[in-house]
Amino acid sequence: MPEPIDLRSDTITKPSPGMRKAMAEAEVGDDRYREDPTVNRLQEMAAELLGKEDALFTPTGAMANQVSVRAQTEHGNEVIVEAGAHIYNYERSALAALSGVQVRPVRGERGIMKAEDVRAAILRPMPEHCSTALICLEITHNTGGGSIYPMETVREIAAVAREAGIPMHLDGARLLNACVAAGIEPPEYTRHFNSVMQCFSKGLGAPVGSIIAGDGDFIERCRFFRGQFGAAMRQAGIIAAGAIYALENNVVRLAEDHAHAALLADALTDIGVPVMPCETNIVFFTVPDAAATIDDLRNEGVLLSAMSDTSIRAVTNLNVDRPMIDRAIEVLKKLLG
Ligand code: TLP
Repeated sequence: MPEPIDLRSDTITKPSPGMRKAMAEAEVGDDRYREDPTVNRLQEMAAELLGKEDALFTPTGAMANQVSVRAQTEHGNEVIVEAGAHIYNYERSALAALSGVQVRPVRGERGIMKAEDVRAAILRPMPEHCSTALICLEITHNTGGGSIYPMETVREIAAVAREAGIPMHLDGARLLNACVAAGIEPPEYTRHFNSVMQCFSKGLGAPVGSIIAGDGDFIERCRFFRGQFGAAMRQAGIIAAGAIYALENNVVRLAEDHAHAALLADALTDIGVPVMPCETNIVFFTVPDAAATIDDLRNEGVLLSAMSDTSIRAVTNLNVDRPMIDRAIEVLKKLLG
């Protein structure tokens, strides 16, 4: 039996030989003393790429989100999130436990909120009442099918936030997918946000790590809370080297993943399966029984994720090449056609 075609997530990617070599050879030091040259280099590279003053390396994307929220809120504040967002669906107990904030979900269309709905959800500061302290967006939007926020909508939401004096956080776990697909430089998005996180361990193919970017004071606060949450690291240059390799080698190639996702989405449409519009590397489609379909696919050597009783997600990634995509399409046609 050949190796399964693993499209469960882009988190499943394994480091390439080149990446492993870069990691093995990384110069390291104690990052608690800010003396790890590889971590320092990654943080400088990421700050520049994302158009921010400073950046901080974290072990995971969830940690990057949680630290960013903690650094910009007080216990008892409210945080506006999109109803299908990762920070809401997978992280809200962490928001309650670590930041003591209340989440206010706003329903978007494929994850894209409207500025008027965000405005309506804002709680104005009132003595003795809770107020909105942060507005969070997700680009690309995972459960929105890898959707890309239109720049105009980001601008409109940012204008609402500015008018209300509320900072904006971007869960940009897959921000670079959006930038590559839309031909947009990251700062065009990030300038609308006070804090931005991007993962290295998804489509970029590194085994570990995410980054938070923002202004210098904010990143210093993040450094404190990263430590308080127990994730101040030591010779983290070993993993930072994987992230540097990813930034240097794996950004432009995200376009291949997007092309593969479009092939999958087109094939599903051809056989009459309802598919969300596909903009990046995520394909969401609907079946009568997701769990049973996942089992059938697994038996044919294709791994996908059930996201609800009736929806399935495929995420193209750098461990899946064109022949594997063609094979996955054959299997989908056989089982669902
Ligand atoms: N997403 C994972 C699962 O947790 C669902 C995946 O397979 O897609 N923000 C977004 C938008 C994400 O999709 C994820 C992970 C995270 C944050 C958290 O990143 P990690 O797993 O590094 O903590």
